[in-house]
Formats: sequence, C-alpha cells, structure tokens
Amino acid sequence: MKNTLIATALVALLGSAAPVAFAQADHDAHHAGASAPAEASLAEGTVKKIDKSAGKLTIAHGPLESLGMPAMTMVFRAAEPDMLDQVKAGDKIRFAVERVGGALTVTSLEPAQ
Ligand SMILES: [Cu+2]
Repeated sequence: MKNTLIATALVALLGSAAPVAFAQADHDAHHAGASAPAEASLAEGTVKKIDKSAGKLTIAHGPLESLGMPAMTMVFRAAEPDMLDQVKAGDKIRFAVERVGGALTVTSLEPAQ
C-alpha cells in the first residue's frame, strides 16, 4: 500500500512537471527570434521620404524587437515597387520588415489608424 502511494505521487509529480517543461521550451524558442514568422507583430513608423527610383523609403520607426533595434529614422528597401505608391511623406504606417539578402526590407505596410 505504501509503495502504491509513492508510485502514485511520482506519476502525479511527473505528470504536472512535463507540461511546464514543454511550455518553457516554447517560450525560449519564441524569444530566439531567428526564424520568426513573417506575420510577427507590425512595427509602427512615420514615412519621411519616398525614393521611387531607388525603390527605397525612409521611415522614422519605433523599436523593432525582432531586429534588436531601438527607435530611429532609417532607409528601408521596399519589397514591391507598388508599396511606394501607397504612402507619402508624413503618413503614419504599420509595417513588417525582414532582412532579405542582407538588406532590411519592408515586406508589407498599411496605414496606421
Ligand atoms: Cu532602424
């Protein structure tokens, strides 16, 4: 009887510990960020300049956690030339940025409400 109780207690202990261990692993993977999916949270920014001939735009952006970048004003490549027709200097936007071939590239953007 005593052995049975100990065995039961062990099973209960292991049973409750396992999900915690898995949750911890997921948490760490999420923060590694190296392979963060494209739909990761959008950054916020204000368009400062559009350069259609170069296919680039300048954005004053907030902190970009996925890139470990503080708020700053900088130039991004536009993934699609059409994106540069959707915005103008002074527009507030929400945008996704990815490193494509070494260049920080805006892969999607939308007007901020
Ligand atoms: Cu930046």
